[in-house]
Amino acid sequence: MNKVTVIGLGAMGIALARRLADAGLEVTAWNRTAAKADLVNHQGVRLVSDALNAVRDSPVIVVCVTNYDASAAIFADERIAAAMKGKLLVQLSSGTPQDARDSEAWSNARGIAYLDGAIMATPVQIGSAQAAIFVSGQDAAWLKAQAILAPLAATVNHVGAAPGLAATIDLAILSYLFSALLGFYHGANVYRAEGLPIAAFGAIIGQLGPTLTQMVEHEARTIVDGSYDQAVSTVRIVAETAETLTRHARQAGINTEIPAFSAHIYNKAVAAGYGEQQVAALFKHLQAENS
Ligand code: FVH
Repeated sequence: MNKVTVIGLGAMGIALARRLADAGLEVTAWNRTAAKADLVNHQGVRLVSDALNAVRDSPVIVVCVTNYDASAAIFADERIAAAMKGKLLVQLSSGTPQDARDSEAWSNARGIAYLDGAIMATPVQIGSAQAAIFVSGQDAAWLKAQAILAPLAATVNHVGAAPGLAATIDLAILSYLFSALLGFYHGANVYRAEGLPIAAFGAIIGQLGPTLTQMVEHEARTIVDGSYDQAVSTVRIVAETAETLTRHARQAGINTEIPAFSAHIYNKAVAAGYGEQQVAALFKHLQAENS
């Protein structure tokens, strides 16, 4: 089990291949565009020119491409699927829980063991103490993959046998991160507009990390306990503050879309009757498709 094939050499695939080679594994790698594959240029990574030879080379195949459609396009060649029979496919591309379930069913129907994974790290974080990977799939697949995945992240967590679990966790975290990033970029423009250095904004967000995390954890507890009526920050007051952010953006001549969008949602929740409840009531408001 010291041989692994990496399919897909984008920014993430390259980081995976290099790290696995550094950890002493024999790595075979393939990328659709050969010119990009050459960028790997790393001791211990053997580049091959077609996917069939790539999957033939190792008992474990790690795929990390744009999405599951891209992965399916690669494995649509039945010779490749046949060459993977009896091997383990570890899917590290981003997708939905349904993508993961379909992918496991496709693999198992062809005698291929399957593990679905979600990488919580950027390429430069691969192999570091900050990197985390969530995987889901049958215990037997996890046992086979464990040693291969270990060098990639300080935390490699098998979250359960149902294949869609890792993708579920991934999507929920990404929803949080992407919205937080939009807020961060607007906040950086607030700093710029008022003549403050953006580096200082990055630093203060870092310093406030534990405080902000505590706030998010409080919201989670409120949802779990259903204690919306014990409000310390009401939906109404957050809606008011989102309006203040929008008013500031107009005054400063910067884009109003992020605060206006946020005010729009909070105001709708107030109109729906959640105004005096804890801000976590947004969870209830957002449950319905067209709330
Ligand atoms: N980069 C990141 O920060 C994130 C961190 C969390 C996890 N994601 C996910 O990882 C998947 C790959 O992301 P990436 O950053 O490596 O993406 P790119 O650099 O754009 O490389 C994409 C690779 O996919 C190949 N590819 C796309 N379509 C096909 C296809 N039809 N057939 C074969 N290969 C395909 C592409 O090949 P090429 O264009 O170079 O020929 C690249 O190797 C992704 O799911 C992230 O969400 C990364």
